[in-house]
Amino acid sequence: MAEAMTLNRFILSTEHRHPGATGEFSALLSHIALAAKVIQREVSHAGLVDVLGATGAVNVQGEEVKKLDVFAHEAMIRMFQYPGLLCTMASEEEKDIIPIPEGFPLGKYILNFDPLDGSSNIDANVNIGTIFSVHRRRSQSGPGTPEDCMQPGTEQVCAGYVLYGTSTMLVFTTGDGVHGFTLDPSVGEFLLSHQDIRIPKRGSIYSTNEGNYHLWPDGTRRYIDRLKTIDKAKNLPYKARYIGSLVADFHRTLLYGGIFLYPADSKSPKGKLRLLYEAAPLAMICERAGGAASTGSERILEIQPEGLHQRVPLIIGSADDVAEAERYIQGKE
Ligand code: P6P
Repeated sequence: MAEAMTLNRFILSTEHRHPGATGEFSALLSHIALAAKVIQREVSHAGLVDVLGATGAVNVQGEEVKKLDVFAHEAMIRMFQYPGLLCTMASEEEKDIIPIPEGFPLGKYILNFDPLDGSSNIDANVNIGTIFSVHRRRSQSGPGTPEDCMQPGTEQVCAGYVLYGTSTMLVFTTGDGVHGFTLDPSVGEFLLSHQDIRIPKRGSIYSTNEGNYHLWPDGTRRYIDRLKTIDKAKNLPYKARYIGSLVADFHRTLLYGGIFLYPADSKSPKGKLRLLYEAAPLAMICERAGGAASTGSERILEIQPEGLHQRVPLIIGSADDVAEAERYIQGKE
């Protein structure tokens, strides 16, 4: 059996492809992997040590905060406040950007992250995930600024997620392919398990919360209706799969193909999902794997963010499926 490729060996082996790589970027990825292991340890025995249940606090999204949310948020901050890799960071759990403490070195990157997405599923032991997005700072010096965090997705230097499920996987791209690593808890290493992931050009699964059907605009409803018609020649109907945990629904879409939609509706006209630390990183991964990601009318990666917690509609998955959804949503079909 070929020797296992650890995440650190993989990062170092690809470092030469980034001219001027100073090792800081490699260190940043290694720190994300370490944070993932720390969070995974807590997630894996959440049901045993009464970590489940709410803290009673409410986060900036107005959502009840589960203890694991707080733990993951704090684990990410602790991991990055001191090593001098970042000049600031932004989290779903914090209204404003999170500064690097006075007296600690500032780095040239920023990190946007959703520490534990899908947290409403924690008590049901459904897969949950961490999503992260890395940019180079734009400001010249000193503490990072909100503008450093609010860059278009096309400027990301790295995007990825951690999926805490039957096994713990770290999937990321630095622009040169999408690669998946599976945690071997016996040695505490992420081992390369999915090199150069490619999403099928068209799939046969759609994933959306159909409970919102009557809130959707006409084009969205007609698109989903089409996927449910019976037409063997067109490989219809598609299968419906919805976990309600973004990282899990996206990971399945990335591996199997098809489409995930959290479209705009009359209740959430700007959509529900967050641009900076949900839609944009997943969009970079999907495009680098050969797929597409859209609001239904524009490419996710080209949106200029106007707020740290800006919401966007998200239509993401196989290129042909996303293109077809866009035609229906735009009334062209
Ligand atoms: P709904 C989980 O709360 C989350 O933020 C995403 O992980 C998921 O895709 C979405 O919300 C589910 O939303 O409205 O279907 O429950």
